Amino acid sequence: MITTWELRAAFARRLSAMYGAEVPAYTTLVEVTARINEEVIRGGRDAGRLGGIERVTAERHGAVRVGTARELRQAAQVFAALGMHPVGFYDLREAAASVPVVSTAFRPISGGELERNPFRVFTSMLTTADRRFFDRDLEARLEAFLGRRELFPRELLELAGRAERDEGLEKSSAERFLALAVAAFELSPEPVDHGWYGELERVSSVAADIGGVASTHVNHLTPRVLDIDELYRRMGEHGITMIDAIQGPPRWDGPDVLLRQTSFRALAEPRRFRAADGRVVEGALRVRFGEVEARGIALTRAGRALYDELIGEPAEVWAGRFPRTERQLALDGLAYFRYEARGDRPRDGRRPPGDLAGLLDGGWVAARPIVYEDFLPISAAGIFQSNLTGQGTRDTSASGTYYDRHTLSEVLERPVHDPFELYAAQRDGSLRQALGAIGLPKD
Ligand code: OOG
Ligand code: NI
Repeated sequence: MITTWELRAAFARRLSAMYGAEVPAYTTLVEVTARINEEVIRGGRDAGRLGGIERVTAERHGAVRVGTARELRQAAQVFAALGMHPVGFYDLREAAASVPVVSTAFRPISGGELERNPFRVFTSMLTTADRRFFDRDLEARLEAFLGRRELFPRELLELAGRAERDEGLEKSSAERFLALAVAAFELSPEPVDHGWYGELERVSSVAADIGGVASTHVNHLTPRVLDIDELYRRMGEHGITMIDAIQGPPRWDGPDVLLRQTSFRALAEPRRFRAADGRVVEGALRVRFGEVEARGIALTRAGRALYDELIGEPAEVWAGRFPRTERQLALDGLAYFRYEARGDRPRDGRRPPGDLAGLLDGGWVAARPIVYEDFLPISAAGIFQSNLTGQGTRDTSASGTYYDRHTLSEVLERPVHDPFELYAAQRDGSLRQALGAIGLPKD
């Protein structure tokens, strides 16, 4: 039996191999990332604090885009087989990039599963009924086009259903499932209908990327790096031009929090087009790109509110307003930590104090940061934006369709988890256990 997490790890590896074969700059990015990660760890910094080297080296996130609710449910079924569940709601229509999608991220949700392999996929669904982007006529033609295509073959969905139910698959079925799952996210060699693609591209290049072709594809795969400033510098030496900036807070000497990301622009890749007269002509599309990220500590709602206020400010402003130590982040309730009773405290006959500061300073409990496992609307918007060709067109007088985490749960027919609740549950569980171990009441 190949268990759920083994399927997930194998899927991430195979997807990475496929993407590397198709997008050589990605391979360069992964190699430079691996070298930097080794250097950082050899440099003696406590790199394991935000995830062991094995986890970080294997760690990736992907991004995929689908067209309809049905396709999103099917994607969810494939990811469920891999132990990846929908977490968080992102409305990229409202963000700066204003692209016609709403999104969630499929990822493992328990601490143990994340430690085994934290593979996650940011997944976006086209909002075809949103009148700001699509009028009634275009919506109807889009729905007809999307209704005819099949992103995930029936055999794949059946195997995925079985893998979810049985928490794994026997070897030969696992092999078949993985081959079909990776193939579903490969770039298709089918010619692209030139007129249809162009019509959607005038609305939004993301709409064309999703609804202008008969299949879906991974549009980037992102390794995790322990020093993103160094990576940014070094990619230039390898002849790969990155976007203008690293998205997220500036480099500073305080704790790493949430997410910092940067990317290189989509490369022109040869694609075949079908012209109006039926002839197939060679052309090119820029749809797949490369991205890299540094992950830090997950912030509480209060921490996130402060972060949102400070984003865009220089390091000096951060230094004045944002706690510079993990201890202070914990005491101010701004970030999530996992607490453990310390076994190395000498027995001096004292009783443990009732407050967190006393417990930490007195050596009773240790706090280890909980890594941020999710995404940020502003960097997601930035990633979309940096790869859009043209502004697209909007009817700002028309009304949008309403989505939030709950309506997306209904679309998916699966609960979309609230990321803050998942982090809080990890913290609370660990704290109860730690308090129990040192003989304090667990509240
Ligand atoms: C997804 C963009 C979001 C990130 O890292 O924030 C994302 C997309 O381009 O489809 O991957
Ligand atoms: Ni990304």
